[in-house]
Amino acid sequence: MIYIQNQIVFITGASSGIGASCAKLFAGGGAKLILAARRLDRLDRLAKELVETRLIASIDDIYLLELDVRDRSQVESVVTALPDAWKAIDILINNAGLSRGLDKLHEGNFQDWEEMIDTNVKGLLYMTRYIVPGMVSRGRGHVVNIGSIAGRQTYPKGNVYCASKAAVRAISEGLKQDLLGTPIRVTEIEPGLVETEFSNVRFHGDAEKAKNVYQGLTPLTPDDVADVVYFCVTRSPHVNISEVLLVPTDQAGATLVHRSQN
Ligand code: NDP
Ligand code: 8X3
Repeated sequence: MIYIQNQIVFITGASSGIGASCAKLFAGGGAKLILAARRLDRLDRLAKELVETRLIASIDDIYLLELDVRDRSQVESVVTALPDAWKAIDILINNAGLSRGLDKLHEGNFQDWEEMIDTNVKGLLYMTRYIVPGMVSRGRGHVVNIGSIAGRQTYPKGNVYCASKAAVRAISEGLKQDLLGTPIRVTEIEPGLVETEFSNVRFHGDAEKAKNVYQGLTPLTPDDVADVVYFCVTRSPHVNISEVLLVPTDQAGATLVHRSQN
């Protein structure tokens, strides 16, 4: 087991859901956190909460970044402009991601497609491309990519979102192959249904539709996923957990879900 005390952990999409839960758990383990998202006000709130709840000793142990991972030049400039004390990133959690819409492919919305591909695939690639070279030259590091059960099993109307997560799976496998011979580890986490803002974002703010996704079942919580991320990164350095599929007990496949009637 390794300890993450004082390790620098960069989490994308830390303003909500799984990313925010990872921030709390890693803060509790004594890590130093670089938290990135587009909504800086949310990150600010989270940082204050981490200090107030004493999960983190000092606000100086958190570095906040307003970042849109879709913007390659922005990713490059924030990574290269990190202060010296924050440059040696030990763990990169590529979590920022989203689904937009649930439509038949031949009726799909171009803007939704572009948003998903630009965030889930290209954003993850940009982050990886700008951060992993430093890990290689320092001879230490761990990349955790948040994929999805949707990357393994396509479901009706999930088409482009599922494709973007299948890409995350292929990229994770490819990165592991390309880093073979280095001590850098690569893990892909593939959750099933997790109740976060995910469905609200998918349905463009339709709260009723979002709520129905989790109706009659006990979904995973973002803390459940953070727990698994933490487990993977704290294994001994010679252990690489390459992939983890985690689902609620009420879920047995992308579309196979048990819902109680009441
Ligand atoms: P949330 O909507 O709660 O969180 C998504 C996070 O991604 C937010 O912090 C959001 O921040 C950030 N984000 C979105 N777009 C961008 C962008 N362009 N640049 C930077 N940050 C961005 O959903 P989850 O926590 O559920 O999602 C986290 C990851 O988990 C995603 O990759 C998702 O696909 C994956 N996942 C989710 C599952 C679920 O059922 N919830 C299941 C399987 C995987 P902001 O808007 O402030 O930029
Ligand atoms: C999110 C899980 O099943 O809604 O990746 O696609 S699902």
